[in-house]
Amino acid sequence: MSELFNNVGNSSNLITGHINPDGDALGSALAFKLILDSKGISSDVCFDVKGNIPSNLNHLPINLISNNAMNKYENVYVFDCGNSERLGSLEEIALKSDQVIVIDHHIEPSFGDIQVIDSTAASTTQVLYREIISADIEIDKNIANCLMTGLITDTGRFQYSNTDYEVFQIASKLMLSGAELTSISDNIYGSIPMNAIKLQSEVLNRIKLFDDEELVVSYVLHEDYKKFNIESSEIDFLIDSIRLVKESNVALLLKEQDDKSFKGSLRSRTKLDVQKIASLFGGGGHKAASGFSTTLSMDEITTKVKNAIRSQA
Ligand SMILES: [Mn+2]
Repeated sequence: MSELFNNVGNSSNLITGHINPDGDALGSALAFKLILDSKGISSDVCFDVKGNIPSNLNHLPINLISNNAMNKYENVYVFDCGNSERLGSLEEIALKSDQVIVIDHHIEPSFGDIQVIDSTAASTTQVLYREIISADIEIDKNIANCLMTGLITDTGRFQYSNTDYEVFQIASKLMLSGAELTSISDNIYGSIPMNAIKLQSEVLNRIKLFDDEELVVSYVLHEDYKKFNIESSEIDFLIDSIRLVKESNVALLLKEQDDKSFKGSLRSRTKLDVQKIASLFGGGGHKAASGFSTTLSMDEITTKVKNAIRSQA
């Protein structure tokens, strides 16, 4: 029996996830939407999106996302979001709903009347997949593509340390259901706009390596978006370019925002826990991949990260 699907009903349902949703948040939310649709259960899918959904996720049925949420819902289903603040503008609606159901793989989500969670799962789509199987729901090609997207993006194409036996087992079942692995991977990783490639060369030029901490740092300035005529939603791949540096174990990419504050992305390829580092700035995520926002300067951020790495050594 599935805790999640036992609770679905023809009440008013909102499906959402973290602000500026990634492949896992969108993939899990849209797979759930497709399932509710197939059961004749109506629901709205809404996210707080600054700018546009990245074009490398447009293989997903993003046409199912509506921009107009009602003021209140009986059930709010939250995917891939460990705390309610990360819902952005949808937080208020979620918190005044009758029931919040959190489906997630972050460490101890801080909200939710019902929590369907496993912090050891590689992706939220993995957690959802298990619920789908225990509820005996059929997975068609469209659902398989959504679930596969979260699995691919949150495991870094089946390469991060969270990639285990079960991940491959689920991936192979999704292939049986018709998931289009090659075209999904090509859209996510092999379809970068020319302008973004040019910005990448600039970001690679700016890389600094701190030998003692085995840390690489680079940055994107707000003016770069104008200079390269590119949207901030198109540069998520840059952290994966700088983390390739052999001499580094931790990568930090800083992205300047409209208000001159910075968003930081952290990646680790050792046991070093970047979630702990992100939490020093009020951010969060996972051991191997985390993020934060701060009004500190780039130098201040770098110093703080270097100190945090040394204290974990
Ligand atoms: Mn996730």
